[in-house]
Amino acid sequence: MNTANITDTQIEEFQRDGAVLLKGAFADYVEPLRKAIEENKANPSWRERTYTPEDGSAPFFQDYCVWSQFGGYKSLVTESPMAAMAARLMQSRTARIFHDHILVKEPGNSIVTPWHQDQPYYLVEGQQSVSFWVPLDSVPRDRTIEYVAGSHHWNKDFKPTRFDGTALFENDVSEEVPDVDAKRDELDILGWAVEPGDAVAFTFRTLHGAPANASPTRRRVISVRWVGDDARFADRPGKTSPAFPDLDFAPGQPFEADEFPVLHTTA
Ligand SMILES: O=C(O)CCC(=O)C(=O)O
Repeated sequence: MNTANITDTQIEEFQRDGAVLLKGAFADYVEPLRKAIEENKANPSWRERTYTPEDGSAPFFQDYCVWSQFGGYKSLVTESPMAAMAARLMQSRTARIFHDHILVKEPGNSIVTPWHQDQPYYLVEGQQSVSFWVPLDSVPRDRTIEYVAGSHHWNKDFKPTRFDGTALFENDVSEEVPDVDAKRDELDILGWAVEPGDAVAFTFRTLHGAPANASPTRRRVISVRWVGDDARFADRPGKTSPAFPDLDFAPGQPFEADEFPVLHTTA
């Protein structure tokens, strides 16, 4: 694949289904990214959230907003064609980095990533958004991330919960995420076996979830999130995830801050 290009068909798929596979998109970045993960695990940020399952299985390491702190992450965000690809997929003139999310399910980790949308967790909103889920290990179809095709068009923002099931916002009365697993036959569930350096691009409103890692291999992933021209600060009833406690902003204002630079503008 010519990594600088996103085809019209891929844009159509992304816009229609809310998720599209980009085979081999970041294959050249895998080794520096793997190195960055080890550096990051040794030097986690204050946002780190590692789940250690009570059943004694291996941990699920997560960190956020660290792309500028580790060389391997930084080169993916600033030197790869990801920003230009984000603008194309979002059909936006600009692509602004929002944040990165590092997810390492160690071999045997029993934590299932529950079905959720990303949008309700965030201090940004808009229609133009994309995350690139980039695996650094081979992940077969039966334990890869999955998406409900078209769910970004449902016009719903479901209640955000942490991956351990606790509510993100107190007294949140918004609609619960539907029981996707119970409705698998009625829904169009997308998922692809992936290789290191592939990417799945999906919108912040696409429902997605991922199985535990009942395998003898690691499942290392960096998920990098972008917003487009229509991004605005959102009004949320509590601390978002990730949180930006030092940021001063007014809901509804254009989403502009030093933490979120524009990294691509279409000529
Ligand atoms: O990799 C996973 O387990 C979940 C990833 C995810 O939810 C995301 O990238 O938004």
